[in-house]
Amino acid sequence: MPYETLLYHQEGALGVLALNRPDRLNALNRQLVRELDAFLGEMEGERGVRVLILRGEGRSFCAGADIKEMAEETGPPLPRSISRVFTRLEELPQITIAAVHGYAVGGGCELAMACDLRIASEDARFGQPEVKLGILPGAGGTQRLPRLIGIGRAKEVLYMGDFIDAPTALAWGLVNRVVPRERLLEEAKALAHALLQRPPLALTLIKSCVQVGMQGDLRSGLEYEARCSTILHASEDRQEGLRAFLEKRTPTFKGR
Ligand code: CO8
Repeated sequence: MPYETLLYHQEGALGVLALNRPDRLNALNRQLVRELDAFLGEMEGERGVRVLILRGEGRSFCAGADIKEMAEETGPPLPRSISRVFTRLEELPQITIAAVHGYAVGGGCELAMACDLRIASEDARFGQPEVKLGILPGAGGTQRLPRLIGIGRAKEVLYMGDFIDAPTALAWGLVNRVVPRERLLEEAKALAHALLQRPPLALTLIKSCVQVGMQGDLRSGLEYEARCSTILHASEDRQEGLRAFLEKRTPTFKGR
């Protein structure tokens, strides 16, 4: 499907999606959110893509919800649909990597947090400035940020609305790695390619175990983990992984 606010290309089993409203720092307007939703619908059934990188065109990843559109809003609030779409992103079967440069603030930070992993360039800035607009981070910010960086730090970011720089984001666990700006996409792709070497079924189930576990109590999480473990026990990839280790060779996984 052709999109106006998104650019997508595929390199084998790796998909690369760019937000494409560079003159608005990729602010999330209704059209972009609608197109992202449609794109995710396509991705959910796309078995040929196993890792997806999200990035921003122009000088920033994403400056959040489109404030101009929010100010003129007459229908249902935009953030409600943004929140639903970000949860859809979080639940994709693919492993997702946000490659963040410039600003990832407001809905942009929430978008990055809905991805599995985050790589930032040295110039990246993160934050939830909504409080300064008299609103709240309604696309997952109040929920995903404390889970990622802890309650105390998250409350400061959420209450103050100030931005944090890339080294702070790294120290606080908001991002997995910080790399020079010119190497951002290259490093994100290197990580993606390393993930593509891992057994697909195991990766998908690990993602689902973390997802389920973070939403419930420990006992239910452990029970879910045991069920997933049983599924993998019967997989060809498990046999191949064990055999390859004993034969001192690189395994060839088939996702079965
Ligand atoms: N919406 C619309 N336009 C934007 C946005 C945005 N979020 N951010 C930047 N732009 C536009 C600017 O207006 C500017 O347009 P123009 O060239 O026509 O003046 C252009 O993009 C470039 O931006 P700047 O000139 O401001 O670039 P700077 O590098 O000087 O500053 C900043 C970058 C610091 C990121 C600055 O643009 C900024 O503060 N942007 C707004 C950030 C923000 O507050 N985001 C939060 C939005 S609200 C949100 O995401 C809420 C989600 C959940 C809400 C729940 C409610 C119930």
